[in-house]
Amino acid sequence: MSALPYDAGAPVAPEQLGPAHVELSISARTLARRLPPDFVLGAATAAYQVEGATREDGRTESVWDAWLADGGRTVDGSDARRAVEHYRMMPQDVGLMRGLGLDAYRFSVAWPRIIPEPGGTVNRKGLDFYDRLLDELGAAGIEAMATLFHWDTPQYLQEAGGWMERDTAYRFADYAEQVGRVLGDRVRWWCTVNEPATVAGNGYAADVHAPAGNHGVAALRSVHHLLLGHGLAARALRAVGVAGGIGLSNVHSPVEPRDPGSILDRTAADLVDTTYNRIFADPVLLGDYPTAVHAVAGVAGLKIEDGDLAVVSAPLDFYGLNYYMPTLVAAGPGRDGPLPASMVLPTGGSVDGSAPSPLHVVEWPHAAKTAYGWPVVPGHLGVMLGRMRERYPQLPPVYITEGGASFEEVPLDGQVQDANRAAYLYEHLLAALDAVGPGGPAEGLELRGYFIWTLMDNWEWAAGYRQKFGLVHVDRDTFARTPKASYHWLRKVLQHRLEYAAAGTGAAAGA
Ligand code: IFM
Repeated sequence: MSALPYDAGAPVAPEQLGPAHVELSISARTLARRLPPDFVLGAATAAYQVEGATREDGRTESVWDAWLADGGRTVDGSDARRAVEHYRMMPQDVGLMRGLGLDAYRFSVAWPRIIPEPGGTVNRKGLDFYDRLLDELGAAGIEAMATLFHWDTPQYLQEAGGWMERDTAYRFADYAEQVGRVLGDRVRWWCTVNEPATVAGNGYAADVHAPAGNHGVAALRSVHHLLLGHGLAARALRAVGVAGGIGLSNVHSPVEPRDPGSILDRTAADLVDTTYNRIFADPVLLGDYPTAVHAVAGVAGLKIEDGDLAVVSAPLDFYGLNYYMPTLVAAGPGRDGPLPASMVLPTGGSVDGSAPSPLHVVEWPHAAKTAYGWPVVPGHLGVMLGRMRERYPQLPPVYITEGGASFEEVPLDGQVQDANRAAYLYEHLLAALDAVGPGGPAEGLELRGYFIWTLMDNWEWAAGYRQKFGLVHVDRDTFARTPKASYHWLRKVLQHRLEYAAAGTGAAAGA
């Protein structure tokens, strides 16, 4: 393993970071002036994407290990047995965060490390890793956001049906309780589940992700059990008296009709909005599913028991919103098929636009694209926030718990010049701040922070290691970490924010 380019425990001096930040310094000042001093700027990761060490210290298989062992399809044939070795290199990674000056770090806890076997016995060694992580973060002055479920369901639960079964929600709450008891004094925010939409859609309906479910409409059962799991876990965390606030992270994409004048396109867009956004947000924030869900509940075998929705919609301390891109939709079959080609092709799937389908996704016009092919449309983050504000009167304070972009990048002379990532972050942060500011579409929404996806290049599920989202480059052979230009730029932003706050020339407190 090669050494990091600097001493991970110490603050990083500019000369150790290289020259990449110079040309981006102007936009760094502009953004720094706009960031309220109490606005949380963080970075996010997920256990299975970074940790590796899948067999160490008593961890057992998750659905992803089983999926890969079973010939699961990643585009580059990779697996995550070592991922980016974060389990071993965690202190250095916290050193990178400290060097950057991050306010907060969002990580996830690996369920199969904590409760490795059926029966609920806690594996103390598994918890010890997160204990040490929290201590490192505390020593570095970085606040912690812990996600309890970022897709790594224990395989023994999957063998009993996984999230298609109601019992998994209760097992999840048991696990949450155990984690809360040990880590509850040092975690500032708890995210129960991350992106139930992706788990239910890719994992249980469309067979793109582990556990390779192909249940079609019956996958609605997994939706309900994931949300019930959220509610039960939130209740368990409160019962053990955790100090931090509790929320969940839903991924949102604002959906637009290709032709706003066409009732068919508007209906198609409404359907996608319902299945992608509202099914996951309405029960949590309004206490009920959209009517369409009740209409198909019988066919789907979905049973919503008395009291479930009260558990799911218990008030939250914050709402986590992941935003990457908007979606444009038209009625009828079409070239891209009912799912965005940009989500299917890079994960090794195929798109059959000729198959009968009531709607299809249309390429977003005139937008730059990420390596995934996702359109870069910062203004629609503002649109999304505006729609949340309008639809959900009880919306608690919001954190954008993920946002970022993958780009094709090759290090040149030891540097990754990802000015495009810095520009992406700059534009999205400004769009969000504008949206919640005076006269913005989400004026009055309490936006408290933004977590960049992601700290370092990692294992992007079925897309393997090809989609690089990190502020930090990771060498695939040596695991050496090298901060990219976007890291240097963000470091400047955070430094300038401190200077402006000290001089009294920064943005007013309170987003
Ligand atoms: O890498 C994923 C993450 O695990 C969940 N949200 C989207 C990211 C980028 O695809």
